[in-house]
Amino acid sequence: MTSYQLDVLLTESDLRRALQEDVRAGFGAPPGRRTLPPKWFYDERGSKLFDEITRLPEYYPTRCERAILGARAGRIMELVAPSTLIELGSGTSEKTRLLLDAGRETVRTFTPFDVSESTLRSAAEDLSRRYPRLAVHAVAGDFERHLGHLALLHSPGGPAGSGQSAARPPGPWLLAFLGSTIGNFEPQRRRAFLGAVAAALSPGDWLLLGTDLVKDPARLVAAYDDGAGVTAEFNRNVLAVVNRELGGDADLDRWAHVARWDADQEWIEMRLRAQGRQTVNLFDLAMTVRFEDGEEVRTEISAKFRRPGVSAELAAAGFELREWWTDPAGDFGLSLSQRR
Ligand code: AVJ
Repeated sequence: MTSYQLDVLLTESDLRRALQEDVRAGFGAPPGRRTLPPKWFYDERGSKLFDEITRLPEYYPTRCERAILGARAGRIMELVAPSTLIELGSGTSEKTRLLLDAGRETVRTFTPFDVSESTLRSAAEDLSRRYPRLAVHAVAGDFERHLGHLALLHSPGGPAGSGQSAARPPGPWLLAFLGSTIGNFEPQRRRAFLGAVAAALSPGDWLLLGTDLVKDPARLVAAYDDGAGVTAEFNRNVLAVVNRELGGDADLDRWAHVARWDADQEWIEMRLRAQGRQTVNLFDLAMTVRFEDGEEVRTEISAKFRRPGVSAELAAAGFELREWWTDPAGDFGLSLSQRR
């Protein structure tokens, strides 16, 4: 028998409404400035494709971060000795098991936080079987909107806002945000997000942040435009999501995958480029969008970082950088910082 607690702050219909708003705004923009946010890549097929991406020879970030965690998890858990581990954008929590294994002595509660309720259910099921003494308290929510909910973590079973929150167990919290998912935010949203993370934590709590690092542009572009074409499929899949969820008729075969390094912003941009002049109808939005041949829609930014920038952004949000690790080649950075 396995059990876990799951708080649902975001239902399927909330997600549908959010997608509608994003597509209305993103496709409603003037030609050349159209966008679709990257969070809509991850339906069942998109999550599978991303999983495949993480195993591609060109896509180094996942392997590098796993290597760093493998080497440093013991040191991290010894230094922090957290009572509670929280993971934002947790997905399957596969890499996080390295932290849970190293933290068996101190960690009592694990809180995976993700938008996908179904992903959380299978992850929570699996984790509570693997770690029978761990309290798994999952949260289905949007980590840009719902971090305030973390304040209610220690009100077991108590209705939200009942004021019956049990005392927080001794020991700090460790909040992990891995995979360089923070790279999906532009600088201003990064600042807001890190500020909200700081606000959700207490002085003395810790943040473990994964950041992909600036490197040779040819390697960066290859990581987002692999030879097997998996990333191209992943990119086009966002149109399949739009078609299915909003009654759309986008022809996926008429959109080309583009990955480009922006040297000024130091980020990778993924775009979809219209192959031929075309129209996309979105029945559920009563919307028709015309695209010129060659017109591009931006689907993702993936910012790349340098240590001084990471340290400065953390400091501005109220964190002090305590440890900084990279893989031997210096491709990926993992920082451990403490809330002042
Ligand atoms: C999951 C956002 C970290 O930006 O590298 C992989 C997503 N996009 N290949 C990244 C992604 C194309 C990934 N993140």
